[in-house]
Amino acid sequence: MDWSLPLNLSTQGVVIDRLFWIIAVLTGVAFILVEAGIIWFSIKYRRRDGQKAHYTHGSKKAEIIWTAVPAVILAVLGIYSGGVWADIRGASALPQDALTFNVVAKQFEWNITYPGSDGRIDTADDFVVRNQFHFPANEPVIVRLESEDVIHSFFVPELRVKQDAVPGMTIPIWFEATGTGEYQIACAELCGLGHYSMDAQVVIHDRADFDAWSAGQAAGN
Ligand SMILES: [Cu+2]
Repeated sequence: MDWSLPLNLSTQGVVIDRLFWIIAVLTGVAFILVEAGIIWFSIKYRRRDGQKAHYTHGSKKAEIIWTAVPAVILAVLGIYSGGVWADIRGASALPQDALTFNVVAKQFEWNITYPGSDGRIDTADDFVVRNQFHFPANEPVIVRLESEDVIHSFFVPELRVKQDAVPGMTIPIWFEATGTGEYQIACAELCGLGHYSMDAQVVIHDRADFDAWSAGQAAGN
């Protein structure tokens, strides 16, 4: 069994993965302590013949400790993850002038609108490719996510990005890939009978390769 996280190809991945491991270790330790306590107490204080039950109102001190410690841990995690969220998804986190793509989900496919040779979206030279998301590495990329019908979810584990596509909303997300390669967009929201087949190919290029690919697609349209 492979316990490691998927390959990280996102500049945002290091902080996300760190937060994941901090929470996994804290909750893992709490789980082991609680389960061990249940087993230990149920053996130590089990019913025995000839032994009278002991009635107790409990320990105020113990209750204060086991309430306050998790409360402090949760507050620290909340503040810490709030900072991570603000850096990645906050109102001012979206990069200015990044290459922008429209990704429109529908049952059961992903349609990607490319900015074309002028590098700008919503212009005459835009073109659409179904289930193929090509973009360049080593620069921030914005995806404007929409849905034509039901709620879908744009999920690329290697980019550490997962965002619902909601009908009637345009949701901008961004990421920067640190390497090239071919990966997969999987729809991560049960969206109908064909949900299992709703995937698209992600191809991350060097900038020069991306420009060449984009020019070839535009010429073919
Ligand atoms: Cu879907």
